[in-house]
Amino acid sequence: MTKTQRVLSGVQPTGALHLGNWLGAIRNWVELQQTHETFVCVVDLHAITVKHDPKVLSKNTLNTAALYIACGMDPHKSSIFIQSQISAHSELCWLLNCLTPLNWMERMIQFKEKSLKQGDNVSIGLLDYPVLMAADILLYDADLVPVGEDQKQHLELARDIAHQRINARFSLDGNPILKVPKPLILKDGAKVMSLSDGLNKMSKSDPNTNSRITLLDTPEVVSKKIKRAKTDSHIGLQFDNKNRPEANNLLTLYSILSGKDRESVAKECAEMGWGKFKPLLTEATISSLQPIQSKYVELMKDPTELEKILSKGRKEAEVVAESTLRRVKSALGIKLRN
Ligand code: AQP
Repeated sequence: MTKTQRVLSGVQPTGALHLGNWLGAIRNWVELQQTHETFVCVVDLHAITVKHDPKVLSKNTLNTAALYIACGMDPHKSSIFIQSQISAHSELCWLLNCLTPLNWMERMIQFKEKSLKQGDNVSIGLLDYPVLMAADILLYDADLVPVGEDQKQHLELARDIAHQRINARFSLDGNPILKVPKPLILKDGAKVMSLSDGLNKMSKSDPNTNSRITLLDTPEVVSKKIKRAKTDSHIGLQFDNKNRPEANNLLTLYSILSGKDRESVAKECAEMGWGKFKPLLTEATISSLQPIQSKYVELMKDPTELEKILSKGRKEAEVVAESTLRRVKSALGIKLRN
């Protein structure tokens, strides 16, 4: 089958990947790679926009790449690479920075939220995060970018930069210089909420480690975290009750991880108390994570193989990225090296 549409996505190596990263992002890429030309990267340059520990970052970068593969990303079907190993990301980011109005950036909701948490230490990088993300996407002439609710505004910015600031201003013949990407809103796009607060999303950087189940948590840890997960005092579990966000979150997780549809889960759990439900969720979680963990252990035993996969991905990605960068530089009047 010819794959005519290209998809680009990535996760920041800001910590151990969790159920949200898998069910909301990576699981969808695994499907998309069957029908789309797929580029996925570990966006390590994004991870340094907040405080980081260098040793932890380099370890997380490799772990994240290995987890992509352990979750089902296939290096023969997709290009899997590390963002910082392709210098075109930083270069295009600079070119786009010079053309992006500051007031577009100050409107970004994620910047407002994340900068509040940083106190006096807000870096220019954090403000610039969405322009780097625009560079990531635009470099690959991506047709589609899978986005959750929280990233929609950033994709909109990438579209505006490509269309208004590059194509409209610098195209001499009316042909676009950059492809304007579209959001891919997935119908199964699960938003996984924190185990300690059903109103907040599960997050790598939440200081409370009991708020998330990571893909490498042992069965004992999974069991402990689910036991501690916040619940409510109602008997009988329901989806979609605004006053019961934890019930909705844990039932959704159970439905996805057990492979049962929502109707049958709703029926199965309608009369159930938390004491009976939690062991079921624990069991479903442990058995879903088991194949990922075995594959991960296998991959980490052979670091040379992982390096080979990443080097293949880098070469494939670099050809596309370099060609786009040259196109943009040339349009902007930057003298190209022969
Ligand atoms: N809780 C979630 N439910 C569904 N999808 C999620 N994603 C993240 N959390 C959830 C999806 O994972 C992809 C990668 O995210 P990211 O690492 O670029 O940044 P993030 O969205 O900010 O993820 P985290 O885990 O919350 O990281 P930190 O704590 O570092 O900010 C995205 O596709 C995202 O939608």
